[in-house]
Amino acid sequence: MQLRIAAIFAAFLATAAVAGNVEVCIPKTLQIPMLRCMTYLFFCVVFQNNVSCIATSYNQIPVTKNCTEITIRGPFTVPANSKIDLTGLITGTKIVITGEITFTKGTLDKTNDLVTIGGSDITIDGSKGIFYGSGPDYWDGKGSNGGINKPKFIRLKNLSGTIEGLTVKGSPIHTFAISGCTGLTLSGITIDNRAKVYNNDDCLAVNSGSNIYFKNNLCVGGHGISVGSIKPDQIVDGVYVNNCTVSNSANGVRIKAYADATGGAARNIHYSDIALSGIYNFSIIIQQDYTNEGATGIPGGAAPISNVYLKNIHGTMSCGERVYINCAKCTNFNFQNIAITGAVVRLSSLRVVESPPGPLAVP
Ligand SMILES: *[C@@H]1O[C@H](CO)[C@@H](O)[C@H](O)[C@H]1NC(C)=O
Ligand SMILES: *[C@@H]1O[C@H](CO)[C@@H](O)[C@H](O)[C@H]1NC(C)=O
Ligand SMILES: *[C@@H]1O[C@H](CO)[C@@H](O)[C@H](O)[C@H]1NC(C)=O
Ligand SMILES: *[C@@H]1O[C@H](CO)[C@@H](O)[C@H](O)[C@H]1NC(C)=O
Ligand SMILES: CC(=O)N[C@H]1CO[C@H](CO)[C@@H](O)[C@@H]1O
Repeated sequence: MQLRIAAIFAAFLATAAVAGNVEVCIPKTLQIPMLRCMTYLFFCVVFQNNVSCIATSYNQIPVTKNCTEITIRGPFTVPANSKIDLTGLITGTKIVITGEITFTKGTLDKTNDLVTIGGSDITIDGSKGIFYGSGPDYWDGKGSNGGINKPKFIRLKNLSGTIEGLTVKGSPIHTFAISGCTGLTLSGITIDNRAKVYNNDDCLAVNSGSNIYFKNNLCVGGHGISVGSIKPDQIVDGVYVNNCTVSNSANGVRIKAYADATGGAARNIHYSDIALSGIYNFSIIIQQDYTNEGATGIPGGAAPISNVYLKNIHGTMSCGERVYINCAKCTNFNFQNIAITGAVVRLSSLRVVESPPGPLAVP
């Protein structure tokens, strides 16, 4: 862009020089208007094509979808009950998000996602951008299971590429939900859902997909970094969560499957270098007894969980229990260097593995 502006000024100066030299031929009264006109044309030629690739308001976003370089420039507000649809992007598209984009509270329920992004080899630079979901206007202490309707925040659907540096604040419930993605890296993302009521669900939920990287991220105030919940025919294969901090959240790291999720599976799941603080339910929870209404205590192995690597997970709890593992069909769990301290307060009569010796084999 700087180069481009430099080029325009060079052209401008050249034009001025030429205009100056042809003084004899062109009446002086015409010179200034001509200069203006030529400058105007230069700017038009250079910028006109790209104006439609920059969205500075909600209504301009659909227009950018055929661009390969998109800028979404806040601050602006997304009206209540409106969604941002960035699916079907051209392969290789680069998106830059700057400023704060505020989503106004509406009445959409959890089957809706406020933002959906899909496409191949997409690069999103959010290092100067903030998505604000107006979470406090939704948070009623009833989470996703009751109370007022709450949409999920960001759905990544059939997306490959990288999302880097975005700050996401105040999710109504789930912050990132991932489905059908292969080869996706989320890095340097800050997810901040601090509130008086901690009820806004998973920081990351990988529902299906493969080779998902989630690294160098910060999650504050939520339900933890999750694989699942796995439902029938949902397969998660290859998740790499590295160098993340989870604080003031219900859970730390979590793999959850419904007991009867036939055709589903979670495999090759790696969590490493995870710092936890102020966790109040479970630091590590791996379960095949998940339901949205809470663990049943009765696991089912319809969706097997296999090849799980937990390494360098350390931190403190404010309440709750260190580890909950309840499996019917789990194989090849490897726990290494797990150090979790703090209160152990029984939350329920559910079967709990206290301090996993590593490597740990769960039948
Ligand atoms: C994008 O391109 C397609 C195919 O060329 C066209 O039909 C559509 O109207 C374009 N959309 C926008 C928002 O320009
Ligand atoms: C998403 O991926 C799935 C599985 O690869 C495919 O069946 C589906 O058509 C894709 N959807 C879109 C919108 O590309
Ligand atoms: C870990 O993540 C933090 C940001 O949360 C980053 O500053 C740091 O450089 C990362 N460390 C490594 C080894 O990548
Ligand atoms: C916390 O643990 C309790 C007891 O097992 C459970 O009912 C509840 O759903 C858990 N909450 C979260 C957010 O994980
Ligand atoms: C339509 C379009 O995307 N035009 C141009 C916008 O600017 C970039 C470089 O900044 C060009 O690569 C695009 O061709």
